[in-house]
Amino acid sequence: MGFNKLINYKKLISLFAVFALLGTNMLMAQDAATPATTASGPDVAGKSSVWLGVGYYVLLFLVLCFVVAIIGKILRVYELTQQMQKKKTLNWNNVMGTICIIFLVAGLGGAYWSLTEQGSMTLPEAASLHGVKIDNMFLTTTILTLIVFFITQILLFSFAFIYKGSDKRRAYFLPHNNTIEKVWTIAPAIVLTILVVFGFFTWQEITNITDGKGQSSIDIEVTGHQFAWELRYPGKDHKLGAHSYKLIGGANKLGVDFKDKASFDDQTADTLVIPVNKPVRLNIEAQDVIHSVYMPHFRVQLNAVPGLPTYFRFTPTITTNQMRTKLDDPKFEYLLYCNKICGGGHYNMQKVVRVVSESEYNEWIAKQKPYLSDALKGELKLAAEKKNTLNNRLALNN
Ligand SMILES: [Cu+2]
Repeated sequence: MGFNKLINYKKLISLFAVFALLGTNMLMAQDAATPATTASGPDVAGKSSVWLGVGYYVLLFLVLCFVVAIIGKILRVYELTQQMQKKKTLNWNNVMGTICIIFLVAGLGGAYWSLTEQGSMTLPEAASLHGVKIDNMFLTTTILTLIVFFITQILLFSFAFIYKGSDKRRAYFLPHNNTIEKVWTIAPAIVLTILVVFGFFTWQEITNITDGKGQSSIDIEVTGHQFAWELRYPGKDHKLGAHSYKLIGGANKLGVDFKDKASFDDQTADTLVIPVNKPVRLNIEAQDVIHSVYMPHFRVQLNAVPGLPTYFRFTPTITTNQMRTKLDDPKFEYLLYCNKICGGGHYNMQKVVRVVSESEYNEWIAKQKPYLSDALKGELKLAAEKKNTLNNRLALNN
């Protein structure tokens, strides 16, 4: 009795979980579909329509369950009456076999539709040197897995249909076959090894870049915090100054250390401007939680982890203007997103990235503000004075 009760509870809880999940999904979908409204009136109306939407889908689900249950009962009654009249009952093997074939055709049709309709919604054209390599790898993996997918699904469901249970033949009992075991272990192992090695070498090529034609990269620091990206350019010495989390405060948002001479000419900027065909090294930092630098056009993504400085080197190959002409969209901008759900304002954590010619870049960088602003200079002066008076007092006391 106790066990049965437990099973019933489990059923109830799973049913509740299904509804909760369905409700949340519907809410999220409705939220995304409802345009933002400023006045309180439309907002309230929007919320009630969300709940109406959820109620509608829950009811639809319940009705569907009832319909399936009723069809099941009708079939059972039909079978019993056939049995009582000593007539032939439903051949469930045929029913299941036909369902398998319908599932195969519908599934393959769905896969084809998904590929043709949504295939173009994947990543945009690669705008970096290594991006092309990543795309080749992605394409190879997709083609290979698609071939395997189509072959295995067709075999699985058509075998289930062709060799469905029948009174005319007996199933052959196959307890073990070493050859088959070897084939289905070794074949996927070889394919997966090729894919993994391919991926390993591509990643190594991307991360172990040598400078090539004697070009050194432009060091740019990108720091993530809730909820913005901060940029620091190295200034005329092409060297980013040292920094420490202990120095963060007031106007020194990034905790730059001015004991390091390289810090004095560092610059800040609102837009990530980079020259085309020049390697860029993004030094990635985070100040609070894990963020992630994500620039889909350049095939760049790396986590920004507090206390774990890291970097990503890449070479942009298409300028913003060239991309605007290509896409026939005069307003197009490359973007740097945060790709970790890092809190309430995560969605808004993005920065415009502009790829320009080298001369345009030089012109732009010359106009950027120094990191050592007047406010920061004042703060540093004050801190130095405080330290001096404290030292003097200590000297007097001694
Ligand atoms: Cu973030």
